[in-house]
Amino acid sequence: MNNIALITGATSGIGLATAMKFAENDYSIIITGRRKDRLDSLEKELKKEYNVKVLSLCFDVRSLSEVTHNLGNLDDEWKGIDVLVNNAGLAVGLSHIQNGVIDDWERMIDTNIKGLLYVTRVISPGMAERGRGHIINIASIAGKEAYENGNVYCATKHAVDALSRSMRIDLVSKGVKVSNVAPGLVETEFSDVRFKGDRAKAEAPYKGMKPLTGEDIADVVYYCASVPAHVNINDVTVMPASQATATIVHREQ
Ligand code: NDP
Ligand code: 8X3
Repeated sequence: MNNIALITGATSGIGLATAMKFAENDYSIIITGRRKDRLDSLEKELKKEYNVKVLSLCFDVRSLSEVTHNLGNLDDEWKGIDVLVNNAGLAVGLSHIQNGVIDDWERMIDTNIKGLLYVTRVISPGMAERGRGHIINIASIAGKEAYENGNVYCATKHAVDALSRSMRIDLVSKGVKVSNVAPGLVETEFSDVRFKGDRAKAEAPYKGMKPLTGEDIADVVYYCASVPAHVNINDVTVMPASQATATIVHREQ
């Protein structure tokens, strides 16, 4: 039987590339997201391109009942998840704390922290019972540093970073690995979401530099999952070569 990978937020960017990478390596794949049309076309593509089994589940990670309904009663064929990639997440808005939009804050906290926790709470008991499994959390350079206007997004990614460390402690005796992958600038739909569809603002972070791609991060995630059983990659920070910190980026004029 093939190994099984569950990737949240597989309808675009890092999650989509990660689903492709695991499928290329013969995993059966569970893909999730809120956009059903995207899930349907990705399912078709994965099956056609890699001839693997695919289960697509359309739900919002912010809803505990949707998470439980979709992931809590998987068929026997899909229950034995080997790798969980907690990727679904977003930044919404970019403003000083005193001007913050409360609804943006709620969306980031509910998705990036609570959504990740809900999925983990449903999937990790099975891994612990089976005495094997691997949880790979997609954090961010925003979980390593704070930057101007990043406040709540940075806080959510610092929370992911802390959860990765804490989960590793809780699960170490159960044979379950936990890895934290913290990317810098990756060109996906992330910036469109952050700037609420304002294209000019969304493109600005990538001007004059070569950002990472979803595929670059997928390679790192797959590497974490493919090291020998006695090895764990605890934490990887991956940056474009032209980015030194969250805010220092070398740009060609
Ligand atoms: P994208 O916007 O391209 O992808 C985000 C994915 O998350 C989509 O598949 C989206 O699916 C899913 N998602 C968002 N909210 C929800 C929700 N409430 N329920 C279910 N799924 C949801 O961005 P990226 O690929 O760049 O982002 C992936 C992860 O990487 C995020 O956690 C992000 O914080 C992190 N990251 C991104 C960086 C970057 O520069 N791009 C850098 C560092 C970290 P749908 O809309 O269909 O629900
Ligand atoms: C996304 C990268 O630098 O916009 O997590 O916070 S950054």
